[in-house]
Amino acid sequence: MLKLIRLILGSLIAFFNWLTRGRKLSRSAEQQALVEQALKSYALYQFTLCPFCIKVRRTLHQLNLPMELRDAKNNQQFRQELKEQGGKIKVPCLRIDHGDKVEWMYESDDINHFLKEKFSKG
Ligand SMILES: N[C@@H](CCC(=O)N[C@@H](CS)C(=O)NCC(=O)O)C(=O)O
Repeated sequence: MLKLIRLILGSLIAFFNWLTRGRKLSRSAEQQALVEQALKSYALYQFTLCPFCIKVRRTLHQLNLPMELRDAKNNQQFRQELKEQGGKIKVPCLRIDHGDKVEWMYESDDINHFLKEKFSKG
């Protein structure tokens, strides 16, 4: 029963988000290519219908950030990585590969703040 309520609520939130998320940020082709190159160091661990994940995916859409999304509900490899390397199964979680170390950022507000600071300028 709880699963069904979550499914209905999650689907409604996803639908209203889709209706209201607005337009993507526009960049020059060169700038967009640079952003997409930088995004290779990032991945978002998430569930499709989690409201906090929808909130972060809305920001990804608005900032025009085609980041890799990793389904930590259905993909056992991603779920295991999140648990063992991130420390817990909680989504959304942004994985940032800094080269010499990997950072696991939890909390949708922190992730959105980070993405806006880093990518909102042209
Ligand atoms: N305060 C957190 C809440 C995140 C949260 O509660 N996520 C839920 C899914 S909606 C979760 O990961 N639950 C663990 C699980 O379902 O195993 C945020 O804003 O990111």
